[in-house]
Amino acid sequence: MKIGIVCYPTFGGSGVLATELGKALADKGHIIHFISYQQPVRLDAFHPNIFYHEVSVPTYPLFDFPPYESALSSTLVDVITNEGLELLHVHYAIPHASSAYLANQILRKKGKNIPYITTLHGTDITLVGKDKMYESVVTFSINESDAITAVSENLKQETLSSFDIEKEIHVITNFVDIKRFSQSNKDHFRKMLAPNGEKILAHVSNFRKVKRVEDVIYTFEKVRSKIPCKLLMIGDGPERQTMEQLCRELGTCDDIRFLGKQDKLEEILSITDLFMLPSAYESFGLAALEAMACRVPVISSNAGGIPEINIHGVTGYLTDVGDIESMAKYSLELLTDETKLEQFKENALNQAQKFHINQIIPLYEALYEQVLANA
Ligand code: GMT
Repeated sequence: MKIGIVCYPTFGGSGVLATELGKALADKGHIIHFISYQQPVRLDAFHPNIFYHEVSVPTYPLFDFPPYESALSSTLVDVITNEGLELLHVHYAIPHASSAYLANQILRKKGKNIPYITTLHGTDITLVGKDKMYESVVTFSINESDAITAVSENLKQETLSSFDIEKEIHVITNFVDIKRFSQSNKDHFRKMLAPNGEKILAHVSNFRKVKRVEDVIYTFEKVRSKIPCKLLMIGDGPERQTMEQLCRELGTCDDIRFLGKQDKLEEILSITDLFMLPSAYESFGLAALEAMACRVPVISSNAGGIPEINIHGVTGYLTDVGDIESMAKYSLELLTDETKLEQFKENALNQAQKFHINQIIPLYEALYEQVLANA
């Protein structure tokens, strides 16, 4: 199939997932055209079946807000026409679903039907999409999609309760490439970051408010008061500076490293003992799944779809949002008991196998075939 994938190019989960999906589809022989305003970060190697088209948004003194949505629709029309795409798969509803709808309408006038599938990822529904200023366009463009998918059962239910959805929502969960995300021996790296055998905790996110990164720091402070440990903070975003300041105030800077955005995440996860995900909401928690695939147990909140992947008392522990005391207690419970920690590491990997990329990609392919058959 010739498929257009529209996504955000950044380190955010929806862009990562979309890129990994496109790469896996290309490996299976499909022709994939990525359309975005920048080269997606995980699109890092040449593949004969993968193409990338940049959306450029011409500016004009009149534009306080350059119209990305229009530029994207026009680019879609162009790529679909010139490359003979059969199907569009857009990730993150805003504004991708409405741009796809517009492209679809323009092409209909020219006698071509280009079906589009919208995958809902999380904040496009739970945070931004609900905003009155977006809600009607989001509802309309989701309903006009030829198929809708959500990355967890929780996100499906959230969508149904917040929007007037007239179509079936297929749950196709996030997945992980276990060939890439697997524990490898990086002892030299561990010795560098934790020279005295300290335990290593890690957090990966885009440092937005919804991630409650401060809970990671406060929990770590408590754990650190009991055992020698180090914290690796990976990623970047609006809360990073405030978090660095918080470490200074708490006097924990010596044991916390802010590593910024990292390409070789699997190498860092390979030396991590515990992954922290205290989010106020998480439709799925792809970062936690990638950690689990590298045999890292997870201490997380019980928000949104996280309980669909992190199993309390098996692959890690779940607490109420903001319950730092329990997060610290559970972290210590694991980090001070080698046998238990080893068992949880094994359980984390077993759980991650259930979301193996090879199991999830055929679900998307089947949906594409169904959509094309009905188009
Ligand atoms: O986590 C973010 O804020 C990024 C966001 C995105 O859409 O880029 O991630 C969402 O999509 C991921 C991939 O499907 C999910 O694993 C994340 O749980 C989800 N984030 C939230 O719901 C907050």
